Amino acid sequence: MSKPDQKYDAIIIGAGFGGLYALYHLRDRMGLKVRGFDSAGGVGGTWWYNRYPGARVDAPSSPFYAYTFSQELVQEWDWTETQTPQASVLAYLEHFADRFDLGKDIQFETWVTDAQYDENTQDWTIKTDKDDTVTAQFLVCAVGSLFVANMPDYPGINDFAGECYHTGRWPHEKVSFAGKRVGVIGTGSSGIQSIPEIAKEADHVTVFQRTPQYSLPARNRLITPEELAGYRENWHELRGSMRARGGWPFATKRRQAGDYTAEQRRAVYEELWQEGGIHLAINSYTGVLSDKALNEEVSDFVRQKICAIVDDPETAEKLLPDYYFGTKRLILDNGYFETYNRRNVSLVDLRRDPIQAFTANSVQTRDGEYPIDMLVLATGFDAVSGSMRNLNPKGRGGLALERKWHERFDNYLGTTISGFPNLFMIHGPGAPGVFFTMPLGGELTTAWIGECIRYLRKNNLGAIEATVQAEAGWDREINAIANRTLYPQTNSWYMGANIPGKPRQFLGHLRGSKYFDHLTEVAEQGYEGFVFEPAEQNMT
Ligand code: NA7
Repeated sequence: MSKPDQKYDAIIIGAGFGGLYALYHLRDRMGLKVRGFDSAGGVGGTWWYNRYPGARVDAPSSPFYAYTFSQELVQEWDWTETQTPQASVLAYLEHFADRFDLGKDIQFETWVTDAQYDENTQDWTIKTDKDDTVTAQFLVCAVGSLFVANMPDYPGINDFAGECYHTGRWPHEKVSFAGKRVGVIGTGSSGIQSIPEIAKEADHVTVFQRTPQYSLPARNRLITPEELAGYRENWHELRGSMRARGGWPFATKRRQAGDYTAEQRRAVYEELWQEGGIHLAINSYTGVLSDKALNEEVSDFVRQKICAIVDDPETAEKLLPDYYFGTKRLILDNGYFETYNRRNVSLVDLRRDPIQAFTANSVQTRDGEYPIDMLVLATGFDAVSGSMRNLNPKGRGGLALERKWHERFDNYLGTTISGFPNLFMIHGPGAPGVFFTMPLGGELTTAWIGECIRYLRKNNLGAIEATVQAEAGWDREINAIANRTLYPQTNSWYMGANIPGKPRQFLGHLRGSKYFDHLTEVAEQGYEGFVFEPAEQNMT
């Protein structure tokens, strides 16, 4: 192995929301020597890559999908729409990076090809495709929950000779749909956000749908100056509220379905549908995601809405979802179902009429052939665990993560992995990740990592590592929480079910506020579930 040419306290892989904050926190708040790496040409992570038409935040949006720690940042950034478009999220992250002068410590367009732990020096050494070899005591993996594109492996897909784009790898140059016949495979958020935009311009759009989805009207609108001023004024309370309410800034109604008649409940669903966003999911009645009968009632309500919106009954019928409402990632749309009333949009139900082949200019299903000029793959990601497996760090004794995670994504606190000392994940499997407001979740996770590093340094310790017993306990806890809900009963990317051969395991912690309380308790109890090693004389 060639001699490392540079040494840092911490290496951060990834310059999205999580990685940028980690760089700021560890460098500016803790005074560590830190180096960041990212494969993209600039900051933004998933927001740098996912620039397909219609891409917007689909979580509690502006101004809550943003950093919360700096009052100044909150004051100076003007959010304009309730459902922030990708370009605005990216502009915000660029502003954040400029404001805190982060770019000078990040090496862009650099792919980390190897990460290896050395038990003697208690350091991580990474290598890159730009021939860097860099060493640091701590490796912070902010590699993204939605990064590794899921490319469908249909026979002959490479025979297609037209333009082909995955939504998660969208070109930076403008893609023109004008005069083109576009085939879109996939109807998750990316498909449902992009299809209405593509249809406005294309000659024809054929949507190839595997699973019909529940999608709620986003009702995107401009934020009024008064609203923004109110948020700014009450920022401290709103931040506290997000921390305490699983990432959601406002009090939710805790109504019991049994206290109301079916008619009254329907009126509530209607009101929340009109309100838009995720209100129908979180503000109707307690237990929508755990009580089958209640869930079925809400599911039915949405199915009726779809039937009412879509003119052609045959198309409407294909669009009716049949899994438990909310157990796949909820989608917020801007006119998705309405798009099927356009004459230039048609729908193929792949469950009845599967794709069998591709030619240079068409998709062939069992029952038909669809000529296309462009193929859009809105087929999602090897989510949450995929980018860590891609990185495939080698821990103690050269143990490859790929091997350790062959059957289960064992980890402790969603942040650490036994056998991989001094490695931290932000939004790893077993963390709240996509089930909490991610920017705030990243801040809280990083603060915990920072305290952990401080603890090690203060106590002259060189390595921290989760125990396998702690991992087993964590796995039980994650499953116990998930099993109290209907999530595990659906084939979703939350369960790893979208990737052929991927272990089936619930990939997140569903009770974000409790999770962060738990992190604090672990630290307060002297890092229960971890073992430490004294420091070698290797500090920078
Ligand atoms: P998603 O939500 O994983 O959606 C991917 C879609 O692609 C979904 O409809 C899949 O159907 C479909 N898919 C995947 N593979 C295939 C194949 N081989 N054939 C046909 N259809 C397929 O990804 P998105 O990018 O839309 O969204 C990811 C997250 O980003 C989203 O949740 C937001 O948080 C933002 P399936 O449902 O698996 O049957």
